[in-house]
Amino acid sequence: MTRFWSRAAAAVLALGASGAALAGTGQPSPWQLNLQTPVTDVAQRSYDLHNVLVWVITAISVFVLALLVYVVVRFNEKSNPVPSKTTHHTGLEIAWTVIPIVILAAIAVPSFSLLRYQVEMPKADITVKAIGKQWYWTYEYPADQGGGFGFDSLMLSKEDAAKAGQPNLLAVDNELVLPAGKTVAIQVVGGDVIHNFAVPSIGVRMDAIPGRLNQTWFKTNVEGVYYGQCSRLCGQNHAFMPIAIRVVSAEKYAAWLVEAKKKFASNADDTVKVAARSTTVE
Ligand SMILES: [Cu+2]
Repeated sequence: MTRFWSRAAAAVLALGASGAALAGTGQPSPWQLNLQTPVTDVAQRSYDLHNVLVWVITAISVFVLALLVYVVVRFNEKSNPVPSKTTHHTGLEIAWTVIPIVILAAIAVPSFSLLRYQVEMPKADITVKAIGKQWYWTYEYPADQGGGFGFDSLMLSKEDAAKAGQPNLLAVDNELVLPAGKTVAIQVVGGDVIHNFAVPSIGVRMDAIPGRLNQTWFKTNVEGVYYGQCSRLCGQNHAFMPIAIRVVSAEKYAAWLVEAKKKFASNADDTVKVAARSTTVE
């Protein structure tokens, strides 16, 4: 327990020193407070709105707590032996209806504008498809963009992740490699049940529903590896189908495409076969 409190104190001190110190980029960090470091506009705007809302919530909670304390102290049986018989107060009732409405309306304005920014797809430079399956992801790169291949992305075992120097439960064998500085459209669909494609640092969270093609997008100039997880309870191994997006320079991406095309060339047939098989089952 002492260890807990000393760690907590260290966390608070570190937070005081630098607000972002405890937030991991692309992955959570021990004793993290707040969200993961945002690397896209959408994630940054979500982060900022979240921070504003925390202050709004705190102010409301403190105000309500102060009212409660005041009532307990001022109107308990001892200090107020003869209670007032007042049952209605028009002015007060209007105030406690109108003030919350104003607060909610004020929150709705930035909230809806962010939602619109997230939902409205800009023209995409690159499109990839992410298919959620029990319990891994399949990624497909369209042929007209130098791709024409697909591959499965499975979680690494604890030993393999340690060997690769990557985080346990987040590292995968085949990462979703994408270029920095380009608008990437991600088509998201479920291969069997409902999954969810969610990566905190890039601000993406989209349901993968069988038979329905959802779309989301991101653009970042920051190269790095951004981890995410399936975020819709999808069955026994729901917790073990992580997402890893590696954002690299345009040159590295072009080189990777050439290599991946060779490496995953034989997969093209497999993908078709698997799809055909699942159609027959249905
Ligand atoms: Cu899932």
